[in-house]
Amino acid sequence: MILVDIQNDFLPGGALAVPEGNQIIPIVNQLQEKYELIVATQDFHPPHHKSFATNHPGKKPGEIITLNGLEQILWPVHCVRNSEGADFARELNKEKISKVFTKGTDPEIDSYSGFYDNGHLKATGLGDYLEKKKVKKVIIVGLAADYCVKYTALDAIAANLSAMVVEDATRAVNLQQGDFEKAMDQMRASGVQVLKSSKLLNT
Ligand code: VGL
Ligand code: ZN
Repeated sequence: MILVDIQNDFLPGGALAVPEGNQIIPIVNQLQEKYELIVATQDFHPPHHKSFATNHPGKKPGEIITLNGLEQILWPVHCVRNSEGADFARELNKEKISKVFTKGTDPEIDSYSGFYDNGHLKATGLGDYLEKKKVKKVIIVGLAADYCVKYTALDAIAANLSAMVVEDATRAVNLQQGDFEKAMDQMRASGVQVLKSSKLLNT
């Protein structure tokens, strides 16, 4: 099971708040009881990260730039390494997390997927770790559905893993209305199984 970026800055009140992001946590905690291997990703940026609008004079969050040849959405300052905003949500059960993979640590490139940066240049180690543990199937939950969850799921499929995303255990930033559904459709089209937690919890 992969817990994607369940961090304070992505919760309501946080720097890059995902609407209702907090509502996934009780479901995520319940699901954790069902799976033996649990890993987490953590968005973990240096203060001068180039995905932050503040590091581009005159630019605002939501604007799009080209960063080292890649399209980059500019974000508010969020998940700065070793800040409270980057910490895992207080209510999240962390006891079963066997390993944390940080991402977005290079100031020059963003990293939505838990496996690779957005240029697929450097691996986080998650792929190798899952391979070593002989994992064939992953269940993905967390924030945000239209960015880090989506790209993590697509990279899981690309790594020949069977991938499930629990639709009520994720929420979208929804910069544009409908981004949640778009993300679900794109994942389904790539072979990701999108399902509800009740299917897994037998509730
Ligand atoms: C995320 C935008 C910027 C995410 C991280 O976790 O979905 N989105 N950094
Ligand atoms: Zn980020």
